[in-house]
Amino acid sequence: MNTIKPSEFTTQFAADVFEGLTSHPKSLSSKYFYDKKGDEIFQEIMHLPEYYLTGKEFDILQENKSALAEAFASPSGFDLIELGAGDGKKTKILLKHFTEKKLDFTFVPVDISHNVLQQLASDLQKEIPELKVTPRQGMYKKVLEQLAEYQTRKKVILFLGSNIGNLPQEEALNFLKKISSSMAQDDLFFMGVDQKKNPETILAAYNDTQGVTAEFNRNLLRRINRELGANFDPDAFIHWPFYDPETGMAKSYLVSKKEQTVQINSLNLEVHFAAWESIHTEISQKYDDTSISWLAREAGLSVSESFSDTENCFKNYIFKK
Ligand code: AVI
Repeated sequence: MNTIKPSEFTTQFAADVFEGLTSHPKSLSSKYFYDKKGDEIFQEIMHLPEYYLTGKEFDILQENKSALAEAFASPSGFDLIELGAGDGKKTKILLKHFTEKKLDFTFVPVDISHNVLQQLASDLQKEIPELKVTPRQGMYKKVLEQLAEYQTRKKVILFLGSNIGNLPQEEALNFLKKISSSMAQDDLFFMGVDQKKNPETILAAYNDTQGVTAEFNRNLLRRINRELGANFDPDAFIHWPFYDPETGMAKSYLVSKKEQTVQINSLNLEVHFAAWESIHTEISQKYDDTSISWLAREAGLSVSESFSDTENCFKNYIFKK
């Protein structure tokens, strides 16, 4: 019998793991994939031959950097705010180009991790010494609210990598509404979105032959072992991604290979798995122009321009109010 009340958990992670593993069907949020080990595995994923998203977006930015400079530039300058800046690899294409073209702008990377921001700021200082960088540490929502209050010149908000796809539709819409309410009339929002395409291509991206994505999912069980004193055997779970071309949703599961019971000491919890019972871990929603225009409209935005690769595999949209 569990004796800890959910309200007594000391971290959100603990509370969410408790909630997810005592629900039917079981689930864990993919937002917890990204501990130190998970960040490393995701870097590896971005270099996998099957994981086309990163390379396609990189090419789109490279190909369209001049058009983007034109769309973003403003006579009184602008702030380029990137949500979830990470290592800035793709953004550097724009930062270098805008700096070479002598655009008047400040780069404002926003990330939850202080370390990520420090690392990025010091890399940029070395690579593009003329660039003005003002990092902001915190949750997107809070930082967007602050920026909306204090900003005096044009804002261009970047959200790359199809991160929107990891949010269920209602959360995606709420997220876009937040963005929209933080935007003034001339501000822009620039977002990268993976597109519906051949189901085999999508499935392969989440089911790579080297098993890196499987380890990315299993790392969440390892994280629970490390941080919450659990005894998951990650190898007793198979990684099971599938893609539904009707809804555009790629979904991933960890499926228990046998009947088993797992102890999670910090939660004072025993979790029972029937053989072949699943834990839902991630959604990676794929969109098309129609669903993106609908989302934008619902959030009070409209698409002003879009850029894609030759096969329409991935798209980057500019939204305005
Ligand atoms: C970060 N995000 C957009 C990735 C995706 O494609 O959904 C995370 C990922 N999951 C498995 N592979 C990559």
